Amino acid sequence: MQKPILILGACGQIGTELTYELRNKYGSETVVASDIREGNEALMASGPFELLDATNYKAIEDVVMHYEIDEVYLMAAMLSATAEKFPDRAWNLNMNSLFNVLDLAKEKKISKIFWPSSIAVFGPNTPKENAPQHTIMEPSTVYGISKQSGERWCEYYNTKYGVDVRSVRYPGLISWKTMPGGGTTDYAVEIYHDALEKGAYQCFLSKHTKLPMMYMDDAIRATMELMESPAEKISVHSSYNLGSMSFTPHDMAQSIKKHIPDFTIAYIPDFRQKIADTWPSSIDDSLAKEDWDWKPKYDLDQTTAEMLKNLRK
Ligand code: AKB
Repeated sequence: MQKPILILGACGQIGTELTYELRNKYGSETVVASDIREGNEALMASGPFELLDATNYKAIEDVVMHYEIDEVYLMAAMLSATAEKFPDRAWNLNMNSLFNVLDLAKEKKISKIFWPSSIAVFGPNTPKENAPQHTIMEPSTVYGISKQSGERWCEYYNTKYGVDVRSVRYPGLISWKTMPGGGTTDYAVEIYHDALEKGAYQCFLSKHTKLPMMYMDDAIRATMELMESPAEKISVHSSYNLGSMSFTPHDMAQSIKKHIPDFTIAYIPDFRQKIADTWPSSIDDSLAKEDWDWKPKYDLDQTTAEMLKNLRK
């Protein structure tokens, strides 16, 4: 039987869908959702909810003790574009929240952690195509530096203290239930909303900026499959490369035009272009495939069909 789970940052883009899926699978009462502020009412009403600051160790510890939490999913983070504007706050949130959960596991108060890393761990000297699992990284953004440091700490806590922490490097994630906030890949969600509402989109990345992306259903399934894998199958204790599809804003526009023929797109790159230019275009995720049988299901056209169908409802 699944022991209680705590999700930190449950009202965000990934946290929302993860909360629903974990509740579907393990029962509402088994999954405690928490966030620093209230979010979607339906989500908060679907099971236990706590207002919780992921940088406050004592507050997390109290909730862990109260609900006898066994696993923590740490989904609270400041993403790449916002982190460039608030470097101190990004470092504080992204690192202190991670230390809090790593220390809870080190002290044996919880037994397993999921912590998301990102393609932002890579930098301008990483091979652009099929970025390998182990390669030159050298991230040049605040967010990327925090994620790479986080990966090192995860591996350290695993080797030194036996902490069972699991992680994937998410690509840009595309979802319709909750908007992303403050990321460089957010255009890939905004574009569907604007296509339906205005028939046009002004893109903040250039026409041919190719980035790794994934439909949210695949990302949630990957997360749950990794967490359910037997510990002996996990060979990467920093974070796994996780791939699905790679495309440009132009490819996306072409995919949308199959459903909305009059759709138009204009390209006006802003500061986020510089961030995107440092990230790889595609990811080699063969270790995730080998170790825990990772297999994505959605390509760009399937993603477009799902996004437009659900946003039209
Ligand atoms: C971002 O754009 O910052 C995130 C990410 C790739 O981690 N979506």
